[in-house]
Amino acid sequence: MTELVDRLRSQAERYHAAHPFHVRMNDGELSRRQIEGWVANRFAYQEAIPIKDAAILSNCPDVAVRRRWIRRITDHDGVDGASGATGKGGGEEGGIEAWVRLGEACGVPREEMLDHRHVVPGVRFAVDAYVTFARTKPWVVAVASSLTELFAPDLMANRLAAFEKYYTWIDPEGLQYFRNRLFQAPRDSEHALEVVLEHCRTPETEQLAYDALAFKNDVLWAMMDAIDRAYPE
Ligand code: AHQ
Repeated sequence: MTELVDRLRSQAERYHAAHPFHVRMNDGELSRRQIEGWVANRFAYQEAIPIKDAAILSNCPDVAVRRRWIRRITDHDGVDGASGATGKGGGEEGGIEAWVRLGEACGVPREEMLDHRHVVPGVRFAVDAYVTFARTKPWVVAVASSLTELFAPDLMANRLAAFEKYYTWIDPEGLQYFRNRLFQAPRDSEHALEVVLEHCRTPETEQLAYDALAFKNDVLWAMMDAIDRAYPE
């Protein structure tokens, strides 16, 4: 059991926190245009997360797992009646709206976030590959691909500190998305790891879980390569 956890955690070294673009971001070296390009491109990923999670739900026969997994969808979509990108009135607006607010705080108008005009092909294809993976692989394998979030809390904390320290032209209100992930990511990855350890008990299924995490690290890294190339120093 712990051997699988150790193997999965060894994937941390391939996590996109180590991508040169993220390293420069957290060292305060990015230009305003690079930050704007990153936030506009990452929006395509954020919008796809609830679609990906709904695909996993649609393939998952386990009610107890669905009861917890469905929270990921409202975390991003918000709840009916919410304000912002997809709602109108009051209520919890969700991570997609919070990411639009991050874009506006960075200087990208709402319309330019929503219409994906800045999204480059490499980001679009990586995001599509992730959604297709979740739709077509066994649901536990798709759950395993979300385990990059085991490595997210450190990145989120370092990123939040970097934005507050170096990118002071961004209204701190716009950083709420990152603050929300500080508690949502550990909660989500704890559940995903529980599911994977419960269902991946043979060498074959352990390898499928490991390969799913490696695939997702490639998805995230490919997105950063495309953004880095589109917004060179
Ligand atoms: O904001 C992120 C998010 O909502 C998710 C969901 C999760 C998944 O289901 O694959 N992964 C993920 C990630 C988010 N933010 C990324 C970042 O660097 O801001 C990290 C990413 C992940 O670690 O997979």
